[in-house]
Amino acid sequence: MAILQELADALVAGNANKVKELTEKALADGMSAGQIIKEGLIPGMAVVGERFKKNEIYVPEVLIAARAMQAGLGIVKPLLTEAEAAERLGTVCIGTVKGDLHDIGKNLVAMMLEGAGFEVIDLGVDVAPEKFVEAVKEHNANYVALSALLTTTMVNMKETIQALTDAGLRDSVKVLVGGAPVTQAFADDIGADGYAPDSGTAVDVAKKLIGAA
Ligand code: B1M
Repeated sequence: MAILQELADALVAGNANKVKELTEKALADGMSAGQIIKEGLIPGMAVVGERFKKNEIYVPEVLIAARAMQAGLGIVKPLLTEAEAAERLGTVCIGTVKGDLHDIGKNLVAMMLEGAGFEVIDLGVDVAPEKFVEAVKEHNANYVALSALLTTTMVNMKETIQALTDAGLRDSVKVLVGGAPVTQAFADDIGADGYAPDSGTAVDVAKKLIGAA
């Protein structure tokens, strides 16, 4: 539908006002919240993710596009029916690990996952392993996404995985890790399910982990 393509294009251009206006128009035209997310906002954010991955655009452009996405999502999210909400790809509890205050990369990953159709619970920075455990229980999450920017805090990813295991939750969640000092070898070593070097790839990896890609 032309209006949904226009919506996706406005998101890619980072035009929050246009996204808001087109989202309201699509609703007034009788489209459902789920359709607007699936056929307008998500495809737009997918283009942004791809361009970011290929270094065609950089962090500021992604943040501007994400703000535009939020402008649309804020309108339609409360209108999702139960069935539409259940169609979302899964619930992710994301946070920067204990002792670490860096959140720019984590925020990008959170926005990309939300833009791809995941329900994202952002726990913020300096998140203790117990807090991840509580959040997984509270939100019945399918994923835990851990970010670390310091070599001194990467170890807390392992602590978090151990806390999930101790709480009997390890088999019910997939753990995705990333951040500048993190590597695939480190992820394998600590028993994470997935590693992504950037926020665009994080979406691909998260989808693969549940067989949706
Ligand atoms: Co800090 N800092 N910092 N810092 N900081 C680094 C990380 C550092 C490399 C700088 C340096 O020395 N060259 C260095 C770490 C050295 C190391 O451990 N190897 C460092 C240090 C040492 C420190 C302090 C200890 C400094 C001090 O106080 N002496 C201190 C620690 C505070 C703490 O956390 N306890 C500190 C503080 C800070 C600020 C608060 C000033 C600020 C953070 C502000 C904020 O985040 N709100 C800051 C910043 C900005 C940086 C640099 C300059 C930039 C980080 C950033 O935001 N990059 C950084 C140097 C650098 O990277 N050039 C540095 C942009 C962002 C988009 O990239 O976060 O890597 P990034 O995210 C990427 C990927 O890594 C990936 O996707 C993103 C892109 O798509 N990714 C994931 C991230 N998380 C992911 C999760 C995933 C998947 C992918 O799955 C779940």
